[in-house]
Amino acid sequence: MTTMTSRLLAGVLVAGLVGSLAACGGTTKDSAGANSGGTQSTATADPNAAAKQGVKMAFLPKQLNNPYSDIEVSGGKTALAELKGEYKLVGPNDASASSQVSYINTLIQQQQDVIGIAANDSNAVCPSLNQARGAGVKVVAFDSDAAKDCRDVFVNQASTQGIGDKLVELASKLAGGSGEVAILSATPNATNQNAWIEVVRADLAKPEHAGLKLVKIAYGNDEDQKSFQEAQGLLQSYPNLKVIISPTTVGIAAAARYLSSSSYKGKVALTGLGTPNQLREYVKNGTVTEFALWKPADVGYLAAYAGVALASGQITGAQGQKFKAGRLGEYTIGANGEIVLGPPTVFDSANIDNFTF
Ligand code: RAM
Repeated sequence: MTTMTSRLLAGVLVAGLVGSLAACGGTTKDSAGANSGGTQSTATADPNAAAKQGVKMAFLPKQLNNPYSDIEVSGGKTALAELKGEYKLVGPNDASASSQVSYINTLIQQQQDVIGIAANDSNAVCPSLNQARGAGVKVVAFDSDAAKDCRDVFVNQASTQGIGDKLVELASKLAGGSGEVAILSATPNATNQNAWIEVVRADLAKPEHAGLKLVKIAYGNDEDQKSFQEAQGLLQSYPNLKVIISPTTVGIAAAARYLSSSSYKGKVALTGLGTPNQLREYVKNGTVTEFALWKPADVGYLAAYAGVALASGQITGAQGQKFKAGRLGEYTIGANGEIVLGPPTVFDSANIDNFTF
C-alpha cells in the first residue's frame, strides 16, 4: 500500500470497513515500512506545558504471554503511577499480523488518551491507529514500530543499526570469523526483527564478513514450541552450521533449551537477544556464551513518559523536541519521530548475575 493510498484510506473509511480491511491484511516483509515521510501533528508543542494528570494510556504489546512483554509493560505501569495517569493492558495471545486490530478499535471506543503499541505488522494496524488519531488519541509505538504515518512517535529500544551490528559482531566472534549462520526470528511480519535482520544482511555483505554465510532465516512466530522445532530443524538441515542468531527473547530461549540437551551443544553457537533470567541456566551450562538486550522495563517506562508528554502538548513528535522521562532523564526526538532508549547491553558469564530481569 502506498503512503498516499493508506492516508486516503485512513481518512475516508468508516469504522466497520476499517476493521474488516485490516483484519485481512498482513504485511509482507518487503512492504513493511513502505510508508515513509510521516504525518506529524501540525499542532505546536509547548515544552513548558504542565504534564497532565489522569492521562489514560493503554498498552497493546505484541502478545500477552511473553515474559519480555510483561517486563516491558511493567515499566509503563510504574511510569503512569509516577505521572498519576491510568494504566491499562490489553492484547492478543499470539503475535500474528492482524491480531491487534480489534483491540485498537475497542480502545478508541473506551476513549483512551494514548495507545502504546508494539506492532505485529507495521501496516495492518494502520487504518485503526489512524482512526484513533482522528479521534484525538495519541499513538506511541514502542519495541516494534508501526508505519511512520500512523503513530506519533516510536520508542526504539536501541538504534536499529546498533542492534544489527551487535548481532553480527557477536556471531562473527563465536564463529571465529567464518562459517554458516542461520537466523531464528519471531514472526515474518515483525517490524523490529525485520529491521534488525536487514542490518545483519547488510553487515554480512561487507568484505570483513566475507567468511560468514547466511544460509536460512526461520520463523518461530514468538511461540515457544514452534521456535523449539525451528531450532531443531535448522540444526538438522545445516550440518555445517556454526551459529544461530535469534533476535527474539522467545526464540533464543527455546533454541537454548533445544541446543542444551542435544548433541550440537558446544559445537553450534547461539546468540541474539534474550533476557538474563531466561538464559542464565544456559550461560552457566555453556550452551550460550554471549547475548544482548536492553532493560525491557525502561522501554515501557519511556513509552509512558512519551505518551503523557504527547497528551500534555509538550511534544508533537517532531524532530528535535525534548521531554523529561522521570528517572531516565531528558530525551530528544530524532528523525521520523524516533526516540532511542540507549545502547544494548551484552551479557556473559561474568556479568549475568548482576541482572535480575
Ligand atoms: C521478543 C519480541 C520483542 C523483541 C524481543 C527482543 O520478546 O519479539 O518484540 O523486542 O524479543
